[in-house]
Amino acid sequence: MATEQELQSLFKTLDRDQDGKISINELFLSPGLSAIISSETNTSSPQDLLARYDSDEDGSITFEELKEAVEKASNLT
Ligand SMILES: [Ca+2]
Ligand SMILES: [Ca+2]
Repeated sequence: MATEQELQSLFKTLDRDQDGKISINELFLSPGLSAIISSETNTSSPQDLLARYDSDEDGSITFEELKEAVEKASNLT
């Protein structure tokens, strides 16, 4: 379970180039944080997360997409 604030700080840490979205490479660069994201979104891997929640199919996850994924997994507190 995570609060929106915790998600936001996780998102910022993962977004290394600070372009406002998390690419699959950024997920692979931080395996520890990526594991937290997987558990909060009930996905098995970064590929799974992208396949299920990259709504606009641009190959990366925005904060909105991440938030929606966590909400759908009922893990947003
Ligand atoms: Ca980025
Ligand atoms: Ca996207």
